[in-house]
Amino acid sequence: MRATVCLPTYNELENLESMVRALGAVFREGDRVLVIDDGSPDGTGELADRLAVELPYVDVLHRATKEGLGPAYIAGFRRALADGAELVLEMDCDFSHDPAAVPSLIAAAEGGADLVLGSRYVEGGEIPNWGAGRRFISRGGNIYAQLWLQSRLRDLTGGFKCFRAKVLETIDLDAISARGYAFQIETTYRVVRAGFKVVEVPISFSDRELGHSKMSRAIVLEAIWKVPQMRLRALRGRL
Ligand SMILES: Nc1nc2c(ncn2[C@@H]2O[C@H](COP(=O)(O)OP(=O)(O)O)[C@@H](O)[C@H]2O)c(=O)[nH]1
Ligand SMILES: [Mg+2]
Repeated sequence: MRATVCLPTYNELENLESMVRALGAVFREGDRVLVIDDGSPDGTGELADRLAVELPYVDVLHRATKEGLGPAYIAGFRRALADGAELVLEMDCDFSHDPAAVPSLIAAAEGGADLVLGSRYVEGGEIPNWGAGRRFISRGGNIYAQLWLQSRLRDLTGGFKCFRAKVLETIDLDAISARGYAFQIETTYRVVRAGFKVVEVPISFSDRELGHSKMSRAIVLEAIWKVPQMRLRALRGRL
């Protein structure tokens, strides 16, 4: 199946080229990477254009304003679907998600899963550099979402995923309003609600070494209030 990796970037100048080349090293015939750059002031978008000229498997989607991860991914999903991708992946451009693990997500989708989650919290998953404090916060966030959404999925906040095209064509992308971690929770919850098969595969999650995180307090707060809102909407049959 032809896969397109959607790679959102905002100021990832130090990471983009090595990430794109690392993806090229694991790609099969027909696989592509779509860089979605929101006008990064550091020149990431221009670098992406140069890479697209040099490497036949690279496309670039430029967006004028930074609106957060959610809107960037939705624009990327639409482009990937229009270009005929059969599988659409999400991953960060900071090497937190290992490009060498992309084939394991693709294999699980080709093995029958409709949505594959790269998961830190299933047997074999790990976060080698995190201390007890960060683990506690991340696990707590996942348990909060699990309880509200009545889900057994263990990594609802992660951003390393692989969707079958038909899944993204079925769920209402226009209805998704979340921008940060909540975007990851909301996409997965909508896929579950639509009756699709979701499978978690273990990943090893690393901290970024170059560039800076765009995580903010607003992103965390959004997730805290959006999760109960999702559940209430689902109970009213509106999600
Ligand atoms: N296009 C786009 N990419 C973004 C935006 N915010 C974050 N990213 C990218 O999304 C990925 C994950 O963001 P990151 O800052 O590492 O978040 P963290 O992993 O939660 O700390 C990286 O590739 C970022 O460059 C945004 O508003 N627009
Ligand atoms: Mg990151």
